[in-house]
Amino acid sequence: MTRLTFVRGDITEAPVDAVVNAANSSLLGGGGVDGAIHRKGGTEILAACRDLRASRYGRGLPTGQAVATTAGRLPARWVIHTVGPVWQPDEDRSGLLASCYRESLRVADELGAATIAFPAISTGVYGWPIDDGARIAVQTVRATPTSVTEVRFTLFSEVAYEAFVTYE
Ligand code: AR6
Repeated sequence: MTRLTFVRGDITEAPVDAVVNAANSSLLGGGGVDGAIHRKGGTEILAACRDLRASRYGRGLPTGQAVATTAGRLPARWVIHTVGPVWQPDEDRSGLLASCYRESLRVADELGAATIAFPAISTGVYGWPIDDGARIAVQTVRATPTSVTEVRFTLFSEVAYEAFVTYE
């Protein structure tokens, strides 16, 4: 049984086995959650991302996929990097957003992570409307078979938190 929990806060402080990073394909950092994770987690995470770019993901991590690295100095053991789709008003890219949640859970299962924290992927710089992003996140996690025991949605703003708890 997977328990879904909803908290307001900073994902870099989440007391979980794995935190999910809303990354970009380069895996080399950026703003938002990505910036916060690299800043607090330290250079070990970036070094692991560079190794991935030099090996399995020479052309970058495709949208909708996920890959794990060390979490460096974060309380978590692993960071699972995933690349959300950029919001396009004239194109339905929700399958790719759902894929981020599904693939992150698959990677968590491979790692043996029991607890995982998700941010609201794509709802910041990538412009996805928060209500729709929250619906896709919660519905996808509920529909995905996993050995993870707790999925903790960690929402930075009150608006995001309110959007997510609607689907509790
Ligand atoms: N903890 C939890 N949530 C956060 C935090 C935090 N520390 N900081 C921001 N959020 P975003 P995206 C929320 O922009 O839309 C980066 O530059 C934020 O309020 O981090 O997937 C990457 O490198 C929003 O609700 O990710 C990519 O280039 C949510 O996290 C691009 O942004 C996601 O916002 C990815 O854009």
